[in-house]
Amino acid sequence: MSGRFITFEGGEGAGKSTQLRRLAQALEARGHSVVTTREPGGSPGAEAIRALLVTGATGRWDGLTEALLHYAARRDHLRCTILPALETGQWVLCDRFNDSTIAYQGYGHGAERAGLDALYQMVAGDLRPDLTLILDLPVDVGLTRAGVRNGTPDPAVEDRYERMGTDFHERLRQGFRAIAAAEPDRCAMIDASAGLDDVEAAILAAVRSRLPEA
Ligand code: T5A
Repeated sequence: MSGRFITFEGGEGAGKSTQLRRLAQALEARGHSVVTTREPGGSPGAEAIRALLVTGATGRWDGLTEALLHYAARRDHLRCTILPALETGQWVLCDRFNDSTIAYQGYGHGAERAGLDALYQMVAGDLRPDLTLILDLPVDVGLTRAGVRNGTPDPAVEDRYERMGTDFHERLRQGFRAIAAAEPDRCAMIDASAGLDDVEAAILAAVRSRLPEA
């Protein structure tokens, strides 16, 4: 596979989508062909599963059920979008990937790590991101940026995870930090509490030092 696979991870409102767009522009300006995508979603089948995950009551699934839905969506996303793009030499920038399952369903909801790893192996085999950018910031700052709403869920609003409570979000922040510490060759921690341009500069520096061909 000749393309490069970069994933963006972190808590709610960390700025992943904003910075993913900026990195895509920077890579395209250097002549790379870039595919931007997201999870859950990124292919028609996975987008259909996404609707089940990001709307409705916070307790509608337990951690393992959620994980199974995320892995079903990931399988379709890999087959239909990510692998074809990598095989044709494109750079794939993905807004969330497997580390979100480890953090949210594992650290957040208590799903067993060994089971999550086995499911990942089943859907993705040996594929790993070339680089994972973990955008880290205090939970309250991220939730404020994400514009968290309280009260009765609106079925049209994709805020099911944002409504899960501060303790949940603190657990997954610690989860992302643990993932970065365990895999320093793959993961770069980015201070996402800085301004937009400073975060972009930190991301570009991390990408250029880890993937010099960028
Ligand atoms: N999920 C996902 C799981 O539980 N398990 C999984 O396996 C996977 C793949 C997806 C949900 O699914 C969960 C996690 C998620 O809760 P989503 O809508 O895609 O839902 O949620 P997020 O990815 O969290 O999207 P957000 O929009 O909330 O966060 P982003 O993308 O990190 O933030 P962004 O770029 O949209 O920015 C949010 C706001 O902050 C501002 C932006 O302008 C924007 O208004 N902002 C900044 N403001 C000041 N300074 C900065 N540096 C800023 N950066 C951004």
